[in-house]
Amino acid sequence: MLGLGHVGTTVAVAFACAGLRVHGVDHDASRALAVAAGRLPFDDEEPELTRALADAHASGRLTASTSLDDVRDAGVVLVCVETPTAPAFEALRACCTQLGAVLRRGALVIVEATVAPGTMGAVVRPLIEAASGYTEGVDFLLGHCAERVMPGRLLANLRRMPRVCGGSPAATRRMVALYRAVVEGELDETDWVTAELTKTAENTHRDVAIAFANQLALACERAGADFLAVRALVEKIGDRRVLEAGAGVGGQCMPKDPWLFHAACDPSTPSLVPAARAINEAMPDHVVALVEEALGEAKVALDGARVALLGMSYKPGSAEARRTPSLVVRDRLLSRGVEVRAHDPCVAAFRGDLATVLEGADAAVLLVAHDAYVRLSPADLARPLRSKVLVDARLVFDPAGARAAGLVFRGVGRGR
Ligand code: SAJ
Repeated sequence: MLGLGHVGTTVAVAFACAGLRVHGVDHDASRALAVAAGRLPFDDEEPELTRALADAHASGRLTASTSLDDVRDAGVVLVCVETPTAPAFEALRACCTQLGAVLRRGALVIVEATVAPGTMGAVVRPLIEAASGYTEGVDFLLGHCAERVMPGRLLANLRRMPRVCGGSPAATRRMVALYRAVVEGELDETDWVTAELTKTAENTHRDVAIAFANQLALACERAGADFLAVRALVEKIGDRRVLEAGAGVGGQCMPKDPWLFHAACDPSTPSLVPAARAINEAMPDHVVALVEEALGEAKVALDGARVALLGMSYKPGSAEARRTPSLVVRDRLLSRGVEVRAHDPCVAAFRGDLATVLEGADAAVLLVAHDAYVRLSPADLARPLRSKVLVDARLVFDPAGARAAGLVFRGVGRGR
């Protein structure tokens, strides 16, 4: 296993718990040491994975180090390194070259990292062949099986989600036999490009659909309509489904994968990706504008106001707080002289007493629809607030109910 991040650690643990001997390698010594000691190399709340890692470590089937030399005799090598937006893939390229130098003849190499369509054939295969002197399909087999894990449900998702095994028939046969040890979901065999396109397309499709929901929400605000009312009427047409408008799109997959898909499209033809990404990435600024507008109605200037942000993770129920719209909202408000208080029931850094966070704040801004917030009534929110302002970025509260509770209300998609 090359790479001991969220994906690599989860996959390593799953195979070790299935009875295989697994050695994980990461150039980050702290990650390798954590896994070698039976501890998660990241501080997310993953109770099932934490227990399984401890079991795998106790069994002696899971070890870890920083040296690729330790995988010389591996029959299967899984590559789970980060693949950022730009298709340059420096980490993946370095990994392929270093792996090629130690790869055992007859081994199966599987890239689980999400890559731009075409990368397996144009980048991964030639780099491994050049570094090993081997020929793919003769001296080693090469496959692509993009991860489908999700923070907060890492192990459950790996076991449950269907997977696409891309490669030559010889490679996909071995991949299916391997993954059957840990995956309960369907295993489909196809070629590299189809597998690459499937993974990047599934998230691009979702990002574009979210962007449409956000654009509809902005149109509703501008026209004086309610997003939920319009959506309900649109969805009366059987095959129409509009996703949730909100404060933006966060997480490790959605902001990145559309650009990998875009990289495979003909640059001389129009693409949905830039527009969809621009719409979604502009939503945090729109939320800040709603906060400023609502505070203005309450005769409170943004500069010097005290604002409570409710929800810092990237989605409800998740402890994942990297690359989230909430962090953008927080930073924008701080740059405008706002005293920001942040709360999140799932993120350790932002846990604490909600009442204390709300007490004396001029405004409450709901950014993530965690159950703890959805259960609150407008009156619960109005009581501790100094200037009685509520901005709802996730379609949680009823505008009329909020105003009846004495709140100055603004909401994404909630036209007046
Ligand atoms: N979001 C919206 N509106 C929506 C849905 C999501 O604004 O209608 C936002 C969320 O708040 C979050 C971001 O988008 O900030 C991503 O949310 P997500 O539900 O797409 O969650 P992810 O990033 O964990 O997406 C994963 C993906 N699965 C994998 O990559 C294996 C995605 O393909 C799945 O569709 C999604 O989970 C899922 O269905 O839960």
